[in-house]
Amino acid sequence: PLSDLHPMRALFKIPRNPPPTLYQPELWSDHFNDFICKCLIKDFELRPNVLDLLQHVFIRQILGRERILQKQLMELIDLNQQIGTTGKTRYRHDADDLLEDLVTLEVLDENSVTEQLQRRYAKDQIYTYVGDILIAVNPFHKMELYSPQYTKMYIGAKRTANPPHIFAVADIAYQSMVSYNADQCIVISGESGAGKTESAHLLVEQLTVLGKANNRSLQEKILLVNNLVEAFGNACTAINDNSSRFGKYLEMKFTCGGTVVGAQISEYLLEKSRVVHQATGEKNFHIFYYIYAGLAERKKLAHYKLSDSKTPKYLFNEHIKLGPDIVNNTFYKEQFDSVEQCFKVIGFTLEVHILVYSTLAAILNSGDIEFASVASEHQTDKSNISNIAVLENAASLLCIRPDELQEALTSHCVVARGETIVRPNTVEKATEVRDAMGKALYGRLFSWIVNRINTLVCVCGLNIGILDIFGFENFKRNSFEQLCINIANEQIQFYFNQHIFAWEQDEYLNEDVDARVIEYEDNRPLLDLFLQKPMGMLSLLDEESRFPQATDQTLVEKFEDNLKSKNFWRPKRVDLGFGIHHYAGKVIYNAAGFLSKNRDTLPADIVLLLRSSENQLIRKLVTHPLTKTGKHTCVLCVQGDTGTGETTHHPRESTNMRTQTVASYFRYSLMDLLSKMVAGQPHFVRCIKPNNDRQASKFDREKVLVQLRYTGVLETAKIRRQGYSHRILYANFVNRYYILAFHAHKEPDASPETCAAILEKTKLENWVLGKTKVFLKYHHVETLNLMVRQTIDRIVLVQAYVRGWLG
Ligand code: AD9
Ligand code: MG
Repeated sequence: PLSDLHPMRALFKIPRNPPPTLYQPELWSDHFNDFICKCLIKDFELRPNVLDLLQHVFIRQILGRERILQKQLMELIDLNQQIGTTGKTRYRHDADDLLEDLVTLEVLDENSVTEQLQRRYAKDQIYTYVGDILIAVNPFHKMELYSPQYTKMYIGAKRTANPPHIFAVADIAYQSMVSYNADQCIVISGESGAGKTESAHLLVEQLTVLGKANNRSLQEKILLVNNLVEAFGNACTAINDNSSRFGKYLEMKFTCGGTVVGAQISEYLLEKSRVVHQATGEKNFHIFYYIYAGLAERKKLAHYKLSDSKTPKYLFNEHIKLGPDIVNNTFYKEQFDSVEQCFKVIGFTLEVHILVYSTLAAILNSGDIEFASVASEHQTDKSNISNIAVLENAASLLCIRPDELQEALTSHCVVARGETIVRPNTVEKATEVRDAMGKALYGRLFSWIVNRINTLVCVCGLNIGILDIFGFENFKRNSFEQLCINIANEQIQFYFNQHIFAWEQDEYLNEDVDARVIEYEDNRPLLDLFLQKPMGMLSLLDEESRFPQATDQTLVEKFEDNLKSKNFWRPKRVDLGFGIHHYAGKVIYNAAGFLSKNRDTLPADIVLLLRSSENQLIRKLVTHPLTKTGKHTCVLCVQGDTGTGETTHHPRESTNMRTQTVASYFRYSLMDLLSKMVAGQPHFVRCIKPNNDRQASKFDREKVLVQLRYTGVLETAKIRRQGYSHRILYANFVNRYYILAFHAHKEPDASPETCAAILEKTKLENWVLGKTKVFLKYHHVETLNLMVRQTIDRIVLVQAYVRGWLG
């Protein structure tokens, strides 16, 4: 064919069948690459008159003999213009002169920052940047901000081209992942009810679009799975109707080309105690209400030994009217349908549905088992079950023998001098055993479901992790759960500080870069107070948990004697109380129940009994240690009792204190979480709660100011203004950006001179060269990346055109 003989093809070594992504300088002749550099790359501002360039450089000199259709050239110009100008970083102001980036405030102080946020909030502009960090103020009402139009607007757009948005964060994370072939991590923080979980959903939605999940079923699957996990792990608290009661790290998995292939979930520290007890005005995990309403509609309540007129004790709360209220609740019914649908999607057979419902119903039924005290000849209080019918119901759902369940609840075995002796349980002890069983079953069921979900997805390739944990909590009464939740938040704040302040300032020193030191509130002393060994709070708690004679009273005394920190104190009038001055404020804790919550033992008698269950799911839950050391299941909720069942012949051995405590597992979980997070490049979203009444359009200045203070927003703005958030090694910098100033097929050396040449070419200002690294402002990198993308787009365009012309 003619094209084979075309002199241009030979001259330019134009590949006959180039791969779909054309930009591959090595495939084209140097001559051609030079041409591209000359006519396109040189001109950054794109003032270009491409026609001129083409005429001068290409057409006249080389293609002079060819007739190029005017139409084709016009098309090329159009396309080139569509790609747009790279331009310099602009900051958008709207008509009222509201700033989209707090860094650009002329006067940077608490007042001006709060003022800006308030004025923006009043105009429903809930998102604001502080440099590369996004602040999201909870609107507490539905916003018209997430429609497909917005989804599209934020794809691949320069950040300053659109108002701040959570979709822009998704885009930056995605583009960074694809550009650098590197994992990313989006850390969402904020106190309870600030909007973390909603933000996480929005990120997942946008990322599935970015990841070209044109396969709708995959997109639906990911969102559905997310909802399923929340049905089991979220609950209504005094602060938030949909409060996360576990930490969730959701990793979206992509191919190297950026196509989404699945999602994987790691769950941390489920608040299991909620299964058996909820504070006033609070509820149990959502799933219980969903199945109640759903099974009622299907007339299956009786099958699961549940009654539509009597509320199970675990769901009963004097301030929330249940019974008919749950059974007739249409929202719950819809949610139940959605859970069922999700079960189907993740491949649960009908039989497994039934097993899961039976397990949940068994937990509810066992919660209704009551004990009565009976006098015994040895003067130790014995207990008896006073409602045998309920015991039988629970046993039948657990598929075990009622008499064996009764025995396991009301007595326990001890081994003394090689002999196994059966000892009776007091009412108190029997109740504890009953509740321990409910908590353990639920915690293990939760982990099992998450595990099942994770086995369904591909784990290869790149990932973007989204961290959505339970936010900082300060209730009227705070217990062990709040302590763990708040320590986790303390750790996340520390991670933020390290990233934004500590590591950045260290590098200035090491690289001899002159930058002003920004003071920030370092919460390291608090982390030490909790986590240090052997004198930190968690270590002391573990130590005390090993003494059978210890009480919660001796525990607080131990704290008082050993914790030497200004952030710890004992309030005078609170029995068993101790106070902690957290980064986010002062919290008074009540140590009642700390020891037993920390030991969290499930008696071996119960484990052995459940292992004999005819219900294979229950058997599985108590047999498998549920990969405590597994990479993806970091589950506090299965600790304590995991080792128990292994020592089948020696019940006492298994219930001794060598099993892992909640505190030590918690420490392990935190480290596991952190190791996942530090593996990716972080992006931060800080959620702010504008008022305590969950009211739309109400901006409580004082409340916001406190959050801005403790999250260090002001300092962040200062360091983003003065500092250099990106420090890139010369070699990496040259490798990524040389194309902006050098021929595509050249490999300039990784010297400071090359870096300077590139940066000068881009006309960016205020960058600095350190000893080994290029120091860039937060907005430089985005501009550079965009320039590279545009340059490559333009090269591809010319490649395509040249191929087109040549037939
Ligand atoms: V907790 O630490 O899990 O207790 P979160 O996760 O921070 O808390 P969540 O995302 O659950 O808070 O938000 C609380 C409520 O605020 C939601 O149920 C919504 O009613 C409301 N909210 C939050 N973000 C948005 C939003 N972008 N648009 C509309 C929102 N409403
Ligand atoms: Mg949440």
